[in-house]
Amino acid sequence: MKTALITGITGQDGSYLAEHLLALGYEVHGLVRRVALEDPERRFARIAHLLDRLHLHPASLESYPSVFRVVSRHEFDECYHLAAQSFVAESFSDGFSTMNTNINGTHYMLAAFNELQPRCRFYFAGSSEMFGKVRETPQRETTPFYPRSPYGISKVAGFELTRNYREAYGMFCASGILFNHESPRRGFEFVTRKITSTIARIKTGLATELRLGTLDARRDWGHAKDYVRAMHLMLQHEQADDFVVASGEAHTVRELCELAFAEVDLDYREYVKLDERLQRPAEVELLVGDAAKARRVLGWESHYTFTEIVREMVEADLEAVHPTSAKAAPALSPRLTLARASD
Ligand code: G4F
Repeated sequence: MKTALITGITGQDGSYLAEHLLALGYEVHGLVRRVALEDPERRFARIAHLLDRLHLHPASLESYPSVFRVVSRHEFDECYHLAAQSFVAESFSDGFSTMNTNINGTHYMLAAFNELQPRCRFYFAGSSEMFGKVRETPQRETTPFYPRSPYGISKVAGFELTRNYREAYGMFCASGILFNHESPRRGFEFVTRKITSTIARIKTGLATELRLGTLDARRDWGHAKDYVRAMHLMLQHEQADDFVVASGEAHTVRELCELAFAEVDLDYREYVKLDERLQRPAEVELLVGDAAKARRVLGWESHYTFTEIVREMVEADLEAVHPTSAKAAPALSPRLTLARASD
């Protein structure tokens, strides 16, 4: 049985990855903030159904000693470093904390593993935001980076740190350059979920409009479930390497709105309002990836189409606003495996 550590296990990707690894027979551990342990109903919503099979350890990516402590007390075969401040707009409001968490947090993880468990395989969650003002289209592993936000800059730094630990210390360090990936577990601040959750509220009379910053930006949207499989495949490959993970299709925010509103027989033009306060100081106009290397080398492929992703999200948000079935909310398991208080 392999043992994996996931940072960011309470997030969209972390929760899907934990499910995937458990299904493969892994023992799965997660780093979580101490405040999350004290507020499990809310903070562990995405992993509530997994809690009795997970080992959770309190640590902060802002504290090297806390990371060091966890890595010194448990042995891991694989580490998936997903935790980050990942909302691009927020990184413009507070670039300092984004840089601090994303760069130092990655550095602490790499340094702790290099010191204590250099044979553990390490995955870094890179991002298509590193391409920013794109130098070629579609973007692939060899496309130069030109980040356009503190978030993008922090991810370039994390990517370079990860590569440097691979080259300098011979660690198995791989980075996924993941394009946008969504699901019903997506945070409400991201544009897909903002759209689908607001549609559900409009449809049920709880909202009358949807305010967005731009309709023209183009993104390559895939499904998070497909993308976590790619993360796992990267750590099973014989050589540590970096891979683009993308659908290869670009859609505008306008197309996303059109499709999502049409799912509930509404015309987006009647509800969407442009609000310049939601515009970013520097926008990334177009991202579309070429995942040929991941398909060829890892045998990865995506299963969900853009239409299926949007439909699943709209349906899930409608269900959340107006449940059609009397499904009981999953109770938190009393067998939750928590690390000792001193951990
Ligand atoms: O959904 P978004 O906030 O995602 P964004 O900025 O592309 O970043 C996401 O994908 C990256 C991978 O490429 C990740 F690294 C990152 O962590 C995150 O997961 O915005 C998508 C687009 C942008 O062009 C944004 O300006 O939608 C545009 N948009 C227009 N109005 C809006 C809004 N985005 C948000 N969040 N809210 C709006 O009101």
